[in-house]
Amino acid sequence: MIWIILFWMYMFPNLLAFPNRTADINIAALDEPMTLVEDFEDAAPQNQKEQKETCTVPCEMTAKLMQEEKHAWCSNLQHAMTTYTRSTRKLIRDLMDEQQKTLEFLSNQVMELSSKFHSLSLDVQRSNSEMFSVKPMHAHGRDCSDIKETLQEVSPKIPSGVYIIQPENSELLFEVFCEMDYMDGGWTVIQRRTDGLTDFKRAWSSYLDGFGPLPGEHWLGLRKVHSIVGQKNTRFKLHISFVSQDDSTAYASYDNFWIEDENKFFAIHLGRYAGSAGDAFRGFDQEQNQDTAPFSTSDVDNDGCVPYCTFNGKAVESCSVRHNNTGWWFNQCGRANLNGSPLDHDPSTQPHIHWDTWTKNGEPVSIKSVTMKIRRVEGSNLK
Ligand SMILES: [Ca+2]
Repeated sequence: MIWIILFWMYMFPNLLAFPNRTADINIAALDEPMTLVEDFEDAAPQNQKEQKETCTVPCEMTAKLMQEEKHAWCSNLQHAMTTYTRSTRKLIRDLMDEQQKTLEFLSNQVMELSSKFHSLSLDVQRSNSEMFSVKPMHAHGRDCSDIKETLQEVSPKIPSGVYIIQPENSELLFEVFCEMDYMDGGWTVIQRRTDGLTDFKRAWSSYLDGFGPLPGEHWLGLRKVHSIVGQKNTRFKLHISFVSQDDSTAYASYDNFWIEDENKFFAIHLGRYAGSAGDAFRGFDQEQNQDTAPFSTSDVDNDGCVPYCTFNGKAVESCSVRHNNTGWWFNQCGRANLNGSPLDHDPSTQPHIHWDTWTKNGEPVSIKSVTMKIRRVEGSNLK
């Protein structure tokens, strides 16, 4: 037995020394914490360094990536903005095109309606003319006042319409429109402006002999008017009735009205004024007073602008030209011209009907229609 033990001891001496070695190991293990701490203290900056080293490279890359991403974003944004701008421009252009088309369409519609209105107005005027003038009354007289006096003896109701007259001591025999209903009747119409269908842009010869259909818009003619008011032992009253664009009415009357002969260019003479529209013939100052002014047209200039008048800094040689080539008793143009166009409503331009003393809110009223008529106040029973 002993031999066996000795043999084992000889063969495996390490087995017998194992506990000591374990102790050695344990002792070494006891020493290890010190070493680990030291290692740890040394290792910390090492880790940081490693961390720095591992951060530096990704940061640059991240920055680069971010830069690229930023560029991509900018590029995308720029592209989006360009696309948006283009599409907006196109949208605006399309809208403008659309509006232009709509405007053209509406403009055509207005033109068409205007043309239809004109055509209908002509029909109305024609039917009025047919109603009144195809069969002019065959009652003769010196003027409408005279006809009324004659006819009222046989008929209580005398119709308005076209009558034939021959003023006393005149060789002229002509038709006139007599208003037999308005203010006791007996009125001879010498001018009517209602719808702008008759062209009043005329030369001296037209204003001399007259123009336009008598039941509609017309100018009786200076020679005819002179022959009526020039009758002996007579005195005529002038009555002007107005209707504004908003359908209000006004009038101006003069208790005496006559015009001189052709040699004096039919200079107008007016008596006392009465009415609601103001005395525009005399206007606001003596320089533009049209009472006693001779008649002017675009080709016969008696307008008192010699060589020219100045309005708003603009030189005006011809009042007739300034007033759309119409004829009138201009005096340095003045404040009245009833031969303008009722279709022109713009008060800043001159072609419209002028009666500047008829005002509303300090501005001349826009006039739609006007009629000038005369009636005897002496030389008959009418007072
Ligand atoms: Ca002149």
